[in-house]
Amino acid sequence: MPEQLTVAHISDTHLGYRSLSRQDPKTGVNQREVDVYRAFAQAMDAIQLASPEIILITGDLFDKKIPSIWSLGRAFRVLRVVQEKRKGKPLILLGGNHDTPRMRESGAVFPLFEEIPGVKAVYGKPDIVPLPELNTAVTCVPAAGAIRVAEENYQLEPLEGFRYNILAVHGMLQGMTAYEYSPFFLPRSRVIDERWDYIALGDYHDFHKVSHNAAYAGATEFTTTNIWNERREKGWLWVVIEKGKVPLIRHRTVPTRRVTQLSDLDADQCQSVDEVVERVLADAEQENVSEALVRVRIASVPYSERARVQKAILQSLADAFHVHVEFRVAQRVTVSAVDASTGAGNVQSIEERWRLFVEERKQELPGDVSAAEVVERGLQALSAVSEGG
Ligand SMILES: [Mn+2]
Repeated sequence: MPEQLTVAHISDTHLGYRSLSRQDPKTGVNQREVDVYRAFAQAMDAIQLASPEIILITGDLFDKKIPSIWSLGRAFRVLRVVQEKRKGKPLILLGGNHDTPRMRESGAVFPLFEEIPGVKAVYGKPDIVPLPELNTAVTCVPAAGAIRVAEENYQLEPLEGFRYNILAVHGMLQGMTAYEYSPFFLPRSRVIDERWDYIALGDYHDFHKVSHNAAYAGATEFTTTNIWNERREKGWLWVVIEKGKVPLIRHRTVPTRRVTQLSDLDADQCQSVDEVVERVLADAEQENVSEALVRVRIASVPYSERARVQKAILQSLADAFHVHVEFRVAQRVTVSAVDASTGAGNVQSIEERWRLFVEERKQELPGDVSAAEVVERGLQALSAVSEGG
């Protein structure tokens, strides 16, 4: 029996994710779908070389319930090759909120993956995967099961009779800021417990250590509806568990497409619209925008000038993968934003105004609809609109 247990924890790879209209010249497949696949393949390659006892994939392997044949085939092949090389050592695959069908009849793709030696898929209710050869029990809570844990007081307990107990969960813990609409949050007290040797979390797209024994692995590429707010380092976790010690948790990065946010600009601070363009280009020169996803936010450019500014920037940054120029209305102080007690006129973003709007009218909502949910859905829609511009 090994003195240490090594685990590779990977999550939210979102294979099949598509964005923008560029295609890979070789395959004709959406270029971002190819990027996302490459990040996954490189991560799995690195994981195989690290040679862990257990691989945990904590949900959202796929971006959709029915992934494209291209991504499905590629994922299957990567996992089959990895499992052959590691001679069928355990690989546990959890269903996430993106890749689990709501109804059983719609046929999840997960059973297919159990044809690969050593792969165990858990995508419905919570389930325990015993690994007697490692004296380990892995308690699995896929996205569908996380709802039960939250709503039905489902108690998660380490199993007696095993040296190591691991908990794997796909769900957003209370207090985490979701990038996307999150239907519910898991109470921390239901999940975080020091009796687990390691708690592997999925759903949040950045590496985040929640406690000494719990961590979100984060995604392997940029696939949320607000990629600009995601942290730049993507990857997987190398975890070493030893009885009586705090688990060692190391984030191993994988190469991704570069995401670059240029400095925000206000045209009112510039002499002319031409100076706005000059400043953007000077800033882009400092950053490496070649083949990158680039965003720049510019306030106070008159409507009549926007097309010209956008064209000038796009032409000059032609070697970027995609440039998103986001024009913003000059931020004004609204009456409701003037705080009467301090007299301070806080400048409000559209997101803040939306929150306030819902807050003021929450009495009018039907009983079964929470104000928080309405706020989140609105924020998601706003973020989707700014993405698509
Ligand atoms: Mn996800």
